[in-house]
Amino acid sequence: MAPHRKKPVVIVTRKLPDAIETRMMELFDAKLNLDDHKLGPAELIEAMKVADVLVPTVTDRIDAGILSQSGPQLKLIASFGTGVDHIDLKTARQRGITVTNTPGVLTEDTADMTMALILAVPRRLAEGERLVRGGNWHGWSPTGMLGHRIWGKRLGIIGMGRIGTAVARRARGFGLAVHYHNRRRVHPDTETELDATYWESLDQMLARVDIVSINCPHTPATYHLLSARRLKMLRPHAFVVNTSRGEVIDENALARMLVAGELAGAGLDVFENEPAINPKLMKLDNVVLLPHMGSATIEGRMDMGEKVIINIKTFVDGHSPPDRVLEAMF
Ligand code: 8YV
Repeated sequence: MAPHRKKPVVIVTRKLPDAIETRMMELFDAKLNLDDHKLGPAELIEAMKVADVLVPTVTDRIDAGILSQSGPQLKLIASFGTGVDHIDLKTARQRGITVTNTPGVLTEDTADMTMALILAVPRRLAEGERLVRGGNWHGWSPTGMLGHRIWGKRLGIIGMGRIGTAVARRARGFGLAVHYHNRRRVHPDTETELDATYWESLDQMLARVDIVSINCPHTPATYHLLSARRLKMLRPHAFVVNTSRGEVIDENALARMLVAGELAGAGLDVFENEPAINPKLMKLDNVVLLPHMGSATIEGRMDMGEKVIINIKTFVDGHSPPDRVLEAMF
């Protein structure tokens, strides 16, 4: 029989799918959050003091202040999610804490939601639904609920990683011409497959596209990448879609321009100060607002949970976990 080894204390900050929690209870000394409340700062610090492994989500801000109070036993932060902008990676590294995430398993779901917004905003889907539900639809008319055709328009993808590429594949099927801006040009075979046009200059791309989709991570380099100055480069008939992170767009500037009619509409699944929503956006009919649900499928959440478990298991068994996050990646 293998020598008895103490199970690692794994603190999970939010409620995860039952099957994932059950497996975690079998494998680890897991502490679960049964009522799914968002941990307050004091609770988070308490967790950092006792956990060997912390499993946070996007709703936990693991900044330098919080990290500085972690106990010496905390060696792994196995985040449940792909984005890691809620974790101060540099401070974690300095404290000898490994960070992992769950890349790859959210790609198709997030790309689907992006495509849904690319369709929903120009075709006024949410507005039409509100009309029917509000009892204000009085029958078909030739000029009723006219939106804009997306077939034949130009889509500008900002961030041609896994999700951006998956959006591009879908967009091709809807007759959109794919344009993109990325830190690096993608492989020529991918460009050929997607018939994609690369723009080294984001400014130049913005001035030419009809729909913009944000698919890059939020990092210090992408904070307010769509600044007030850049938003002004878009033409007034352009639509903006964001399923990445609210911080990539200057949300105030976006709201101001939408109110002024300087942009045609926006589809937003993410916001700068979630769950707070800019009141200006709330009043607009040409804006579709979603509650950060781009990756919210039961299949996706299970895959994410399994990735978290594999990362923890590999780490506690003394190996480098498969989804180790390095600062240079972001
Ligand atoms: C996740 C996300 O649901 O993975 C991400 O980066 O934005 C979401 O889709 C969330 O982060 C879970 O922590």
